[in-house]
Formats: sequence, structure tokens, C-alpha cells
Amino acid sequence: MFQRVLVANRGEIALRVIRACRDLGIETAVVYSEADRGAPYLALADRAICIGPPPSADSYLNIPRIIAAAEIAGADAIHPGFGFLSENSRFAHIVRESGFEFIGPSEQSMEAVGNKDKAKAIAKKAKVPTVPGSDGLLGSVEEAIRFARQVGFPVLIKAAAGGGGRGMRVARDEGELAKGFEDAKREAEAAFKDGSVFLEKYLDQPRHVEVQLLGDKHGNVVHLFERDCSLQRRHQKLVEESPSPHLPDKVRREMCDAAVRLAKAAEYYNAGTCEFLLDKDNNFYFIEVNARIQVEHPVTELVTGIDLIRQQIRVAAGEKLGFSQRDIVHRGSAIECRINAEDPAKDFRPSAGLITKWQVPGGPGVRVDTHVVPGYRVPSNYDSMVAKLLVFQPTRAEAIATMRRALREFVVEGIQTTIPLHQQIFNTQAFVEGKVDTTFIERTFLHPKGK
Ligand code: MV4
Repeated sequence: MFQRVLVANRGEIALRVIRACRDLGIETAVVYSEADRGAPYLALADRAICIGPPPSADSYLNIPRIIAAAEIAGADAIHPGFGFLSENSRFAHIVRESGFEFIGPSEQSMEAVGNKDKAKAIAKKAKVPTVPGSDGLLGSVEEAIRFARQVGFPVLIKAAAGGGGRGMRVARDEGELAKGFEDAKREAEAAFKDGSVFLEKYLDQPRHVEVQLLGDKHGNVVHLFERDCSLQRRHQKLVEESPSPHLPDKVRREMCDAAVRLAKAAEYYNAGTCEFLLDKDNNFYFIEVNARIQVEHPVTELVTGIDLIRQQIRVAAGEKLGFSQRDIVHRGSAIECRINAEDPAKDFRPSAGLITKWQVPGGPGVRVDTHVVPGYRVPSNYDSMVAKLLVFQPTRAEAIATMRRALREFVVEGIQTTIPLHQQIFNTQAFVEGKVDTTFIERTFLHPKGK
């Protein structure tokens, strides 16, 4: 097992990794930027190392500085958390070439699944359903039009190197397709230095359901069931839950088995997620793999009882998974609300600054993952998430009641947060009935019909 881990991230996930290491008896060194100097969570690591000024490019995204910190700390492994360098296969490669273990997948599988077009090809080989489309990159507008005629409009142009909805264009007819093709290519070239695009049939109001995977370096892969992440705004998730409401058992089984087949075909190890879109008839289609631990991983920890960060560290150290698929039992209902320092009344404008009052909910069935304490100053340089509020109860109805109670207990002053929006969501009948899809937030709160 590792003796010392370098935590190459900040905030809530840095603290989550520090805690997992402490539980395992592993020492930690955590990096920080000047914007995070003096942050209380840093004191919970054995050591904190400043790696540069506030801009991410000069600190949390700066590979040489992070490698230098690992050397200074005498670490034997690096945990990248999520965001920042977590899905950068070149970083994983450099970490390993520098003599440290990267707590994540192999750089080969990161590269394979990091490209959506390649990931889709692996999915097809593993007999995992994919959205009908071009089955490869588009060479020209003419080719795009040919595929669009085959699958029928509307279609979606996607960037092969894309993520989080960037480089995507919907086209409802040939005119829109010609323009969308060029726009998507240009946007992808600018954002990812890779203008490759492919085409898919556009699914109407899909649900977003993802399967948590865990693999070791000995070829064992298990799934830890699904999370429904349909409640999003502009590709930022707001609420995640497990199980996915109204998902038939047969579909769940097939989707989870498909995710495991895909991971095995990609020789995937460590934690990962297989994302699917679900249409109204519960047909599922693979869309992409997230080759990292995700923000919403605690939802899965609550319903399975498995500590995913601890498992990441163990398999990275070469241990075999200590359980098989049939040992993993899904129990109860877990829901997560992302509490962001944003003002929902002002188009979700970031609301950085001093938190003057901070009272966190507790009691039965409540878990709060946060690095924030009263008097904490939210820096304006990074992601706006300040806490993850989770509930766990035997049934979804009880989980919703506990979430309403917890949201009521949560007091934050000095900054604006997404708490009031969550209170509205949990009082909306369609949500309570589990009638969720990826257009719910926009339809319900942002462009309500008749307004
Ligand atoms: C789609 C889609 C409809 N049809 N693909 C958005 C980001 C990326 N993860 C995939 N995305 C979508 N792909 C086809 N063929 C709709 C979306 C989509 C979406 C997906 C998941 C969660 C929220 C979303 C919001 C808008 C669009």
C-alpha cells in the first residue's frame, strides 16, 4: 500500500481524499494555490504545498508544479480528484513516468474513452447500444447530410473531443445541418484543438442515467448500479439520485451489464462511469465514459455501502477487488443536491465572497460533504460548488422528506446559493413523482409555459 498520497486538487474533493487516506492510514500532502492559502481543510492533511498563483493554469493545471510538489512531499501516488487534470491522459502518463502512481485508469484506456468517437466504437464492439448515427467522423457536409437522411432529422453534431455539451449543434433540416456542421467544427477546433465531429440522431427529452464502475488491475470489473442525473442546467448537474426513478429492473440489469462489458473491452481499471441516454420507451444508448471519480459518487456510496475513494486507492496500489458483483447490494434511496455559490435569481451568476453564517444540517439520513466552515471566503477563481447535501432513506418518498427538512436546516449568509432552487425542485410535483428528464429544469423554472 502507498505510504503517502499527493492530493492534486482543492476544496471538497481534496478533503474527501484526505479523509479516505486517513481512514486507510496513509499520509497526505495537499497542493494549494495562493487563492486557497489558509483554507481550513488544508490543515487536515499532513502537509500542504503551495504550487502557485490563483489562476488554475498556474497552479491546479500546472503539471510541472504538481510533479515537483509530489517530489518534495516524497509521495508515492497522486490522486487527481475531479475536474482539473483528472481526465488528462498526458498527465497520467507523466505522473507514472516520474515514478508515482496515478490513482485512476491507465493512460491507454483514458485516451481510448476520452475520445467519444473511439469510445463509441469500443461500445459497438462490446455490443453496447449506441445512438444511431455516422459511426465515425464526418469528412464533409455532404456526408453529414447522407447520414442525417438515413437516421432522420433532427440530428445532433458532436465533437469527438468534446465534453459537457461543448461543440454540440442540433440540426432540424439540411440547412441547419450545413451551418451546424461548420459551427461545431470551428468550436471544437478552438476548444479542443481537434475539429473532428460525428453525427447522431437527436433524442427528444432524454433521461441521463449513468452506471458506476470499479475495476482492478487484474481484469476484474464490477458495477455499483446507476445514478439518475437528469436534473441539470446548461450541462451542470443539480440533483443526482439512485435508484433512477421508474427504471424497470430488466432495463437496469441490461444497462449495468452493458457498462461492465464496455469497461472490460477498454481494459479499464479504477473508478469510472458509463453515461447513457434513455428515451421515453426506456431504450438506453451509450454516450460517453467519464474516466474519473465524479462529484456525485457519494450517492452510490450511500446505496452500496462501498467507499469509492478508498477502493480507488486500493486498486491503484495493485490490490484485487475485495468483493464480487453478487456481493454488491443496492439498498434504499439516496439523493444529492449540489449547493453552489451562485444566485439562481440572477441567471446563476457566481456569488463568491465571505460566508458570514454557515449552519449545516444533520441528523438521521443526512450527509454533507464540504470544505466550508463559518468565515470561509469563496474564491472567485474556481468552480462554485461549496457543499454536497445528501440524504439516504429506505424509500424515495422518505428521502425527499428528509431532503426538504435538511434544506430547511441549511443556513448560509454572506453569499447566494442554489438552496432556494433546490427547495422549489423538491416541492415540484413532477419531481416528487419521479417524472424527470434533461429538460426539466429549463421547462419548469427558466421558461415556464405561459410566462
Ligand atoms: C444527446 C442528446 C440528445 N440526443 N445526444 C449533452 C452533453 C453530452 N454529455 C451529451 N448530451 C446530450 N446528448 C443525442 N443523440 C441530448 C444531450 C443533452 C443532455 C444530456 C445529458 C444531460 C443533459 C443534457 C442536456 C441537454 C442535452
